[in-house]
Amino acid sequence: MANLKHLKERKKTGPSRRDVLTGPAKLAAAGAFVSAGGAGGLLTGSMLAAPAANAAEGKGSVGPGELDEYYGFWSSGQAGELRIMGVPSMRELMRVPVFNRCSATGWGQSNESKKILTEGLLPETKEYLDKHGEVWLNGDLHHPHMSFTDGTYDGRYLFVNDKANTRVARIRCDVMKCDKIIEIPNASSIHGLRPQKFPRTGYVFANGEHRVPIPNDGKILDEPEKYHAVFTAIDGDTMEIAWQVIVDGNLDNCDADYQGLYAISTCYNGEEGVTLAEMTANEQDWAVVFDLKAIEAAVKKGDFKKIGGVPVLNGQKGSKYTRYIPISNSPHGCNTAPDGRHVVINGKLSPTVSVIDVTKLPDVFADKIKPRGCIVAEPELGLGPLHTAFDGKGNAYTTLFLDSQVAKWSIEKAIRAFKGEKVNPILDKVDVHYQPGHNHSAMGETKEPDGNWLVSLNKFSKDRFLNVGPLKPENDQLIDISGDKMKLVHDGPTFAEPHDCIIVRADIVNPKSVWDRKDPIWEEARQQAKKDKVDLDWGEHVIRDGNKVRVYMHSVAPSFSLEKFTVKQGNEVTVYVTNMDDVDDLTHGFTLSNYGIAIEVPAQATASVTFIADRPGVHWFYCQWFCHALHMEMRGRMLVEPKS
Ligand code: CUK
Ligand code: CUA
Repeated sequence: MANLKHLKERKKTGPSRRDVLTGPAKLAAAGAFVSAGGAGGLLTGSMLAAPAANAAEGKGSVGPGELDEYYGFWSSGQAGELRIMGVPSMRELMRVPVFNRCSATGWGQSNESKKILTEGLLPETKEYLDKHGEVWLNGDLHHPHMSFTDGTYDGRYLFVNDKANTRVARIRCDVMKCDKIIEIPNASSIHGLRPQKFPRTGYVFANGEHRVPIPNDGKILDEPEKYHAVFTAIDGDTMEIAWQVIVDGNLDNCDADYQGLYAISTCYNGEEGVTLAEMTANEQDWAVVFDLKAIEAAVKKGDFKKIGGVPVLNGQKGSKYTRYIPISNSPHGCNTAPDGRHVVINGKLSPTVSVIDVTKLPDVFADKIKPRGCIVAEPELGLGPLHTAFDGKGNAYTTLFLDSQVAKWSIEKAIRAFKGEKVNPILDKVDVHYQPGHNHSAMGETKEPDGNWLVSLNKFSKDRFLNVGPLKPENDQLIDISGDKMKLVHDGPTFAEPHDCIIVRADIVNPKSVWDRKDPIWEEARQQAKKDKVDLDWGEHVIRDGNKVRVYMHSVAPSFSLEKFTVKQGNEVTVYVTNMDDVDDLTHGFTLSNYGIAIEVPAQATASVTFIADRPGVHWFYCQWFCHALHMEMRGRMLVEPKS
């Protein structure tokens, strides 16, 4: 057993890996570091990279060692995680587990992640999961969006939806880890999700897609006319439900305005059918507009029903809180333009997109004009318009799912054409491969779009890559939109199934490189250490508390402070590991052999895991993140004494 405190100073002053890897001028320092046997010890001779190539070869290429101009935040659909990309290189930089189980990081297994995965669930869900000893480790994450201040990204949080299990999660941008997951009551499947843009987030709007009985307790079953879909406003700061509004139809996608007055959702299945034929029978569905001020006033006045513990308002047709704007059959995407005025509703089954002018919405709510009176353009773009992105020059870029194209069109020309002028709003079309869903431009959902890059997230790659079997990757394509003509510059295979992404200027996102020891994520470990009167930071303690054993250890490359610990068969064991290395990119892990356990312990963080030590014998634990030349030796033993 070794307290590794004496190693602390060297770790603090050591160069970062990036310092070691780039720039020959730094090699001398690196050499010293290598001979000291520190974290850099593994970076010998040939592993030291040549200086970064500075000249990028053509647009969109980012040379070795060069950094991207943008962060891309990608969803992953049924994979349940968030992915961080570099744009324009389209390099995958990181995966952030959210609704999934991650073998590398221990998300879904560590006590800290399990707490986040379970504490925000509804009581009936908790009861159901506890009864079956389960934790939900699947999700269907479609829509990642960053928090806003004054109409642009503010780098605080990312919010994501889970269509599979009706949840919304928040990711802290300072550490790029999920810190809150809540289940939405009264809803079934959260699909569309957008943060309020102005004055700030504020609300996170979440569309309950499927219609179900409220409450859904089995009293109503095969009576679809009694089902409802519900729109939810979540307080993004507290992750509590602010209010809900019941609507007609199925809620699909949504967006907010730049005034802080309205949110808008697309609805399909205005027929309120339950079969495909019923759901697509009518020629028209609608977009529903929510009057945020009227809703807030009603909540204040108590003009709501409390259902499932939250205020629920009736926003069905005829309600003063909503207006229904007829749109051709089954509209899908809903995208507010950076001009702060126009919202594009994408037709899906109709070849058109409908442009709403938000300045006309007060008149719609005052019944001075018909709901359709707020539509100021409806250009026919091609087959299967799903989602629209924007540049800063008044142009829109709409994906055409069936045509496998992106159409570039002018909002202003579309408005003139709608008034009867003979003008073609379509400026350009480019083939994408194949069947695009969402697309997104750099900063395009903010009031400061950059107008240089567009990413088209294509559902099928077919022949674009080496055949990897029946299950093929998708193809995320990068398009240069800086000129008049769109230019396809890169194919990027992705695994299941990024629906949506955002592209954020790099200077807005400033994550830390090491954790702050005061971070609240391991607060329970901190409290437990206090109760046990042990040092969480530099601990090397085994606390026996009846059948429970708590093991506290720290790590400094390349060792754990406990070389062994002994428990009795059947003990409930909690292992707390604190990584006291204070250098960036120095993650350790704790993998316990043949117990199915592995957790990540990044620099200056504490992580813990609890299990029943029911297998007698010698069980090695080891560090599974390559951290040092002596990484293989970074291990110890758990000795489990058999029950006599
Ligand atoms: S939805 Cu996937 S292509 Cu879930 Cu944003 Cu349109
Ligand atoms: Cu610590 Cu590998």
